[in-house]
Amino acid sequence: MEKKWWQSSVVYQIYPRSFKDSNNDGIGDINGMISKLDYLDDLGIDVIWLSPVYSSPMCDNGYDISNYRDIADEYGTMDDIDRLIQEASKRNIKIIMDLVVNHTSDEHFWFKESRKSKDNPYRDYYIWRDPTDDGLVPNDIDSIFSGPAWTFDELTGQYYFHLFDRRQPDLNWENKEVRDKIYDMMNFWLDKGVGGFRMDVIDLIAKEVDRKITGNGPRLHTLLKEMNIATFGDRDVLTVGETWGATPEIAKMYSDPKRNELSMIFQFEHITIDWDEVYGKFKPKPLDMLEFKKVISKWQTELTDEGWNSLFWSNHDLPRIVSKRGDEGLYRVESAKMLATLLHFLKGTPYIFQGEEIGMTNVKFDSLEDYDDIETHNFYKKNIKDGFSHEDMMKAIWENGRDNARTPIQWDSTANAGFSSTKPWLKVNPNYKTINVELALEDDNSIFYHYKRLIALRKEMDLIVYGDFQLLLEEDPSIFAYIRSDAENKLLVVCNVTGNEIPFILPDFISPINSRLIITNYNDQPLKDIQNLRPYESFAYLI
Ligand code: TEU
Ligand code: CA
Repeated sequence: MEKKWWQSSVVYQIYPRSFKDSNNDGIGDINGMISKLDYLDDLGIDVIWLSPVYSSPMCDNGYDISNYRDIADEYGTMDDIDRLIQEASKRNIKIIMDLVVNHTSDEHFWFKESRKSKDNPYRDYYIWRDPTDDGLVPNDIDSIFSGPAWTFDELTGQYYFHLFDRRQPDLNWENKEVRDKIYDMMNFWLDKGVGGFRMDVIDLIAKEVDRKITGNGPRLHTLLKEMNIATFGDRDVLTVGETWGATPEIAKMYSDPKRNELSMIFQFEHITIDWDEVYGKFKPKPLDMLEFKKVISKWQTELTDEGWNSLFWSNHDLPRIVSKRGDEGLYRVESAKMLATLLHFLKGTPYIFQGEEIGMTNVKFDSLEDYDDIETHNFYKKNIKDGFSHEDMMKAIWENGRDNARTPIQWDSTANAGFSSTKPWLKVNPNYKTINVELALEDDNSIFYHYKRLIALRKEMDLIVYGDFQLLLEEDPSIFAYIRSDAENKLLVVCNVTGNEIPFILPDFISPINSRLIITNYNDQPLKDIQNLRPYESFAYLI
């Protein structure tokens, strides 16, 4: 496989609303991002994935776009974004944009026109169907945000289709004019010098609603090939598709370089592994660590050179990883570093979600009113109707709700965590006085410097980028250990994924003469004659 710049890159995701407020209206903005570029440069990242900053009524915080070629007033102006691209580029950082083209906002010009009449030129930009003979919804497809995927519009007596909120109508990708307009818009951004796209729910665009097919529709890969040729195909960019239903076989269809589709995808098997089959994230079950190891190992080995992995623990839809898979209390620092080590030595391109690099935690608001997220509110209503207790729902929201990731970034110990001088749009996590960027930068042993070291190591060692993966101790539920190897070297990564002391002996092939410790999360070096791993202890040896 020909080497690509994005294989040795590390991506940092910015959720604009919560990153940094520059004009003190309580909402993060583009100038706020520019003011923190030196911080990101210090961390060592190569790419910023910018969650949507386009014009939007913000019913889903920007994933409901009303104009793809304009910036939301609260985030800034087109000049600001041009400056962000330039300023980032001075620091060798590329900006990749969020491409949300499965749906638009209901306030997009296309939809406003489409609604007007059955013969409006934009009617067929969206998916409209008559009620059934009994006057009911066309079929029983459900929205991912709960409730039917169809909303009746009295004006013309038809239903329109939306896989998310009713204010996010789905575009009709069967319409060539729609596709051409999307490709034009993508070229508009590419011409500005963006480094690529993260493609929101891209596996849903080839839906066939009458056959009740939503994900992975038959024409999906034909459409992606068409998009590739019409837009980024001849440019050296990073493209990553969000694909909840991908298996390794499917991942290869997207990311095999010979197929000319995308660079890589986000798969979610390691995330949904502890979700309920019916109620999903709002009815979590205990994690089966052996299964978890199997899933990660499967993705590491099955793509071979016919595809490329993305590596991530968190994003704006997911809980904070230290709360989810580590210990947000006593061992917060150790477990956050262990999780970082585990992920960053895997094969693939790592993504860091804002705040992860300082070990930000989940938040526990007592009152439902303090939550902003549309998904949280919709599922609260639905699940209470289905018999969930208020207590159980709050527990599930505390564990898996999307606002865990969306509380403002904790920059320092001053009011509002230094995010803004006014009350932020979403409450700050009360632990900001002990967990914040300022403290992290002052402490040589902070989680921040651990991430910085992991990123630097990736730049120094091709083995981390390209080496083969092999899982060790498959049947051990407490230790996640693996080897990366190439023709010259081996890298041994050992992680205690529990808060207990676990007996462990280094394998024979490691000797003090042939190996070098390259990272650890306890200040003292693990001894060669080590007998135990301490809680969440992790380290890596280059052999
Ligand atoms: O997410 C896709 C998506 O399906 C998530 O909403 C996810 O399924 C859900 O959290 C699981 O319960 C993307 C964006 O990342 C998300 O922020 C948007 O809300 C969504 O698409 C619609 O654009
Ligand atoms: Ca602002």
